Amino acid sequence: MGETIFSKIIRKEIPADVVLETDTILAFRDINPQAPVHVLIIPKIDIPKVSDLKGCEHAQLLGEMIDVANKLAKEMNISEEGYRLVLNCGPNGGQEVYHLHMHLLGGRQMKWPPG
Ligand code: DGP
Repeated sequence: MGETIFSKIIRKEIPADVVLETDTILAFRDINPQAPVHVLIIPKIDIPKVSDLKGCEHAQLLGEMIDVANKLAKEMNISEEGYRLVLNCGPNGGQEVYHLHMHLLGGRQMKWPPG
């Protein structure tokens, strides 16, 4: 099983600014925010990256992650203006922490293409 900084956050061994927790998911503010709202939404189970996901097996979990993102966007008042959900995968995808996470970014105009 992969041990990452996020495993320690899940086990509450290191602090994080947690904004929502369910039985299966933890959401906390990114330590290096790239927008006024920047939250990481992670499953509590160890899945290193997007390419480890299997639609049939993880559909429920992914749905829960989207539900959490949409709920937080409403609570944080970025729902009307819009927001961006990002899943970086592997080195070229810009992934630094190998525990699956969805970035919820909002509160400013996003650019395209991404860097
Ligand atoms: P990615 O590049 O997609 O793997 O994004 C990893 C994000 O995790 C990055 O935006 C910074 C954030 N991060 C790394 N370490 C910590 C930490 O210890 N606490 C918090 N809150 N965020 C972290």
